Amino acid sequence: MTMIDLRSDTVTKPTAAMREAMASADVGDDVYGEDPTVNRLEAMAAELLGKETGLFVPTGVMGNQLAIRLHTQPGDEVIIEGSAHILRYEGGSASSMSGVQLCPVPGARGLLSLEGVEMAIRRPDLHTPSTTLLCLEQTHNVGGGSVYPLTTIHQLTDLARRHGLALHLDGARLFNASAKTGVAVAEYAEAFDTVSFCLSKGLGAPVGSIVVSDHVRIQKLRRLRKVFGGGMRQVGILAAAGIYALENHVSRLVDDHANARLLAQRLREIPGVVVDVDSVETNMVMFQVPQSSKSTEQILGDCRESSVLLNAVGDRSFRVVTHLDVNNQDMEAAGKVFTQVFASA
Ligand code: TLP
Repeated sequence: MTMIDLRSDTVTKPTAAMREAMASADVGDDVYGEDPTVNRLEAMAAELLGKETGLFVPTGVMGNQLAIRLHTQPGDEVIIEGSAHILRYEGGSASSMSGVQLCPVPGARGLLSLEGVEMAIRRPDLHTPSTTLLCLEQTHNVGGGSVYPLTTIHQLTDLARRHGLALHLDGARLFNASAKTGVAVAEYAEAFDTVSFCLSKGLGAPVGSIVVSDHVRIQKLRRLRKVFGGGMRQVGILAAAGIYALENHVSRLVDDHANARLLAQRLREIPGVVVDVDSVETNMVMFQVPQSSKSTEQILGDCRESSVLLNAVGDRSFRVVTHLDVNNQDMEAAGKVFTQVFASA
């Protein structure tokens, strides 16, 4: 039986058509700026997001960390939601690579409030660090794929601007937000100095992220990418996958969202499972089985034995993510496996 892998949307494998595009890509040395396919992808991404230019980077983490280095000085403070990817899942690199400290602010399903950010911005004082950057995450991963409304983004970014902060958007799943709301990715991106997004998540490319900004900042980021060890050579073969993804895999993201909702509905029917179907906005479902007699590890093991993979995000608390390589039949099959695993718990 084939595995139904719901651990993340990072697990997708390139389709046959994507592999063909990769195999036939024109390439050159991208450190010299001579890879025509990378250049095309960067221009395409910049145009889509309404920015001057873009930079192809190997990972989402690198995109975020280059932006943090660009916008800050060692000792600065960065305002960030308390469960943001940059804070939780990037190995502490904001402090080790840029020497900044992160100021975590609690959010509701990962989304910051105006009051929370207002209180966190340091006023000039001899004793305090300087707040120089606000980072938002769209969609919010730990928030369960939650979407920042455009009005909230504008309120937060206006406030940050009034205090002279730089603005970075970790838009790893920005296209999922746009697919959900119909708001163009460029509209979400407009208020930010730098925006990163991932090709290797819902868009289905095997690797790669893009940072977009203006020419001056991207030139600085290009140098920083080299400094961080991310200067790549004939990576047109990877950029071709990104181009293919942007051309063919954006409009289908709504299918992932429908599948996530379907699975949430199936989960809701299972006694003992706590899930809020209405909170499923994009391609993630968070659920808990608080009273289960099985441990988190047992639950994961039982699901694996029945060919379903998922991730734990806490004690008896789980995340499932839908993507290109699973369909609605897989949701029904996974629903049955969850019913069995939790019924005997
Ligand atoms: N998220 C991964 C894990 O690292 C948790 C996942 O499976 O969801 N920003 C956000 C919001 C992300 O969710 C991720 C990856 C990244 C950045 C980093 O991307 P990569 O893995 O390409 O460095």
